Order: sequence, then structure tokens, then C-alpha cells
Amino acid sequence: MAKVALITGVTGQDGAYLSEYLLKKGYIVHGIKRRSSLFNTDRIDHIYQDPHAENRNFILHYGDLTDSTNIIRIVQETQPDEIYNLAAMSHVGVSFDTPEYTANADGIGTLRFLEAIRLLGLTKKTRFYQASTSELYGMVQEVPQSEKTPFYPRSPYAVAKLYAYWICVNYREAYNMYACNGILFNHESPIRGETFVTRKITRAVSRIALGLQEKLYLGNLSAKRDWGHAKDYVKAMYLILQQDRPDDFVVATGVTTEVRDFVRMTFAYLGCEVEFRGTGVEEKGYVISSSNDEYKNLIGKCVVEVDPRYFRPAEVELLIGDPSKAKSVLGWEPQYDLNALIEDMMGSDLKLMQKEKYLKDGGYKTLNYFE
Ligand code: NDP
Ligand code: GDR
Repeated sequence: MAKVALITGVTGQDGAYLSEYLLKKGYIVHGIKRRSSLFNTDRIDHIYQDPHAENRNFILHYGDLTDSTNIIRIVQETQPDEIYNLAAMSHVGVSFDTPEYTANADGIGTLRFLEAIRLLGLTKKTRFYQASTSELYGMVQEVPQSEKTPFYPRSPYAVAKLYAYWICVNYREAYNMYACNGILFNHESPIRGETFVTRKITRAVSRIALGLQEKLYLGNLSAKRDWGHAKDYVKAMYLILQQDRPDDFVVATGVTTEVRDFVRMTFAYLGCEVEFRGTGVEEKGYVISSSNDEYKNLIGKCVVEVDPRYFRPAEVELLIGDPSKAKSVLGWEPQYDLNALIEDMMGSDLKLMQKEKYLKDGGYKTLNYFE
């Protein structure tokens, strides 16, 4: 009998990679997507199956984390062996603008699933994975951060995720549920949301290289993150639910890098060297040399500026994870380092932007429906 997985946030970065991964393993995958006024299934269109087809193994359901009724109904209908709760308002900066909604979706949303499992009598059958986050560590208490490091959340997002983390632990202890937290550090990919800093950088650098954009505006360049590849991280999610006992795991690379250096490394992919001058909001990045003739025109240009609008009311300055437990217990090992990640993202964004340039040069840039 094929195993059945239910994935929330199936249209997101991790939902797309995890769906692919589980389908390849022979799972029947159910995904929950939100209704939206425009199509929001770009990341999963390649595995989409026509609802009229027979014997589908990838099935989408409309739903929302803020609506208990649909959660209970979908869990009952699908009777999943495994639930991966990946849905969330996942942007830390935006959570300061929508704190109540974030608490409802990211915090109480998790409770709704745990209650659905309990009320439907699925406690023994259904295993639950919660997408916990390195943002829980927030203000630095110790480095590297492990499963034992105390939490100190620094945003409405992180506080909501703190509730989700603990309610998961609580239901495990109180009701003997198989509920686990994957405390994942930042993971990126070519399909990362465009407003997260890595993708913002790889998109902008590609556009700057092709002459589609002059400059990239960023916030805190000194923040340090432990960045991995989403493809590696969804494997850890799967492994976490395959253990004999439910437990919580840090998933990270153990290497941290400044945003400023991520910018340098991304330009270096094109053979361009970027030097930063000035401090605080005066800080700017200039291309000072290029080993690639194609990008010689960029030398001397100011390509990065700091814009305080991207600063957060409270910042997480330093994240660096200790993945020893995931490595020893799960046998998890990441395949991508930061250079390989940037190569993957830049390869993809350059292609995407070349397409944009081609359309623009051909006069097809924008379709104005109101003309
Ligand atoms: P994305 O932002 O790419 O995807 C989030 C998904 O959640 C989307 O499918 C989105 O739908 C869906 N969603 C948002 N709000 C709701 C809601 N109210 N009801 C139902 N669905 C909703 O995130 P990632 O894939 O990067 O991350 C997956 C999970 O892991 C998130 O919970 C995130 O907080 C967490 N996490 C991510 C890390 C990372 O570095 N990527 C690190 C640690 C944790 P739509 O497409 O319609 O917007
Ligand atoms: P983060 O990711 O907040 O760590 O949350 P993000 O890429 O948004 O920020 C990383 C760091 O870069 C700094 N930064 C900027 N960030 C954005 N988005 N835009 C900018 O212009 C910019 N300039 C500097 C930020 O201040 C921050 O320090 C991600 C999300 O995926 C969460 O859902 C997840 O839980 C954590 O990673 C782990």
C-alpha cells in the first residue's frame, strides 16, 4: 500500500520540492493550496495532474490554515500517514506588518492540525512534521545553535512559530502523538520567494548584468545566515518522520555568511569583484573589476545601496546551526555548499532574465489590459 502524505503550503518553495521527493518515493501526495485571484501553482505545475485523470497520486485541495473546518475535513478525507505542515506567512519582515494574521496562521494553524488528528482518532496512525525555524533562536544566546539552545524570538513570525514549536512538543508528551519539529535554518533555491534576500540578490544581479536594472537596494548587510539548499532540507523533513521515536532536529550547514558576502559571491559568479565603501545607510557596493569581458561595462558602477526601509524593527544578527544530531541520528548530509547554491540560483535567474530581456527587446515587455 502506498503511503499517503498531506502537505500544507504545497505551492511554496519547500512544498514543491517535498512533493516531488515524496512522489518519487511512491507516495500518494495530497496538497493544500489557497484560493487566489491569480494562479499560484507555478512551482508545482510540472507535477500537476488533471482532476479528470484516473489513479492520480498528486491531489490538490483548497484550504487555509486559519479555517478549522477545512482542516478537519481534509484530514478526515485523506487519512494521511504523514502530515507536513509547511504552510505559513513565512516572511519575517512582513510579520511586523501583519502580526495578528501571522499568529493565527503560523501559531494557531499548527494547533488546528494537531487537534484534527486527535479528534479524528488518528493519533496512532498519523505522523506530524512542523516547519520550525532558526528564527526561534533570535537574539544570540550561544553559537552554534543546537536543539538545546534557548529560544529568544525577535519577530511576530518567530513568536508565532514558538507557539507552534511548543504545542507540537506538548501534544507529543500529552497525547503520545508522533509530532516532530524540524528546526530548519535558512534554505534557498531557484524557486525561493523573490522577496527573501538571497533570491532578491540573485535576481537583481542577473538583471543588472543584462542591463535590465541599475541598482539593488538592501537592508542590513551585516546579518549573518546559515544558508543551505531547499532540495537537501526536504530530505531531512522526510527522514525526521521515519524514525522509531518522534523527536526534534536542527537542520543546518554549520557555516554562516554575511549578506554583504552573499552579494560579493553572487557578483563573483559573473567574474565581477564588488567592494563595499561607507558605513550604515551610506554603505554602497561598487564593481571594481571584471574577469569576464561580457560584464566589463559594470566596472566603476555602484550596484548596491542600503535602504533603511528594509531594516526590521528587531533583527536577528547571527545564525549558525549545529546539525550534528541530524547527521548522526538521521544520517542526513547536505549535498550543496553556498557556492553550489549560488551557482544553481544564478544559472536559473540568468535564464529567466534573459527571457525577460528577449521579450522587452522584442517589444513584448508588458501587456496593458487597460489600453
Ligand atoms: P513559502 O513562503 O515559499 O511557502 C509558504 C506556503 O504557505 C505557500 O504555499 C503559501 O501559499 C502557504 N500559505 C501561507 N499562508 C497560508 C494560509 N493561511 N493557509 C494555507 N496556506 C498558506 O515558504 P517556504 O517554502 O520557504 O517555507 C516552508 C515552511 O518552512 C514555512 O512554514 C516557513 O515558515 C518554514 N521555514 C522556512 C525556512 C526557509 O529558509 N525557507 C526555514 C525555516 C522554516 P501561497 O503560495 O498561496 O502564498
Ligand atoms: P529570514 O530571511 O528573515 O532569515 O527568514 P530573509 O532572506 O528575509 O532575510 C535574511 C537576512 O537578510 C537581511 N536583509 C534583507 N532581507 C530581505 N528580505 N530583504 C532585503 O532587502 C534585505 N537586506 C538585508 C534581513 O534583515 C535578514 O537579517 C527566512 C524565512 O524563510 C523564514 O520563513 C525562515 O523561518 C527563516 O529564513 C529561517
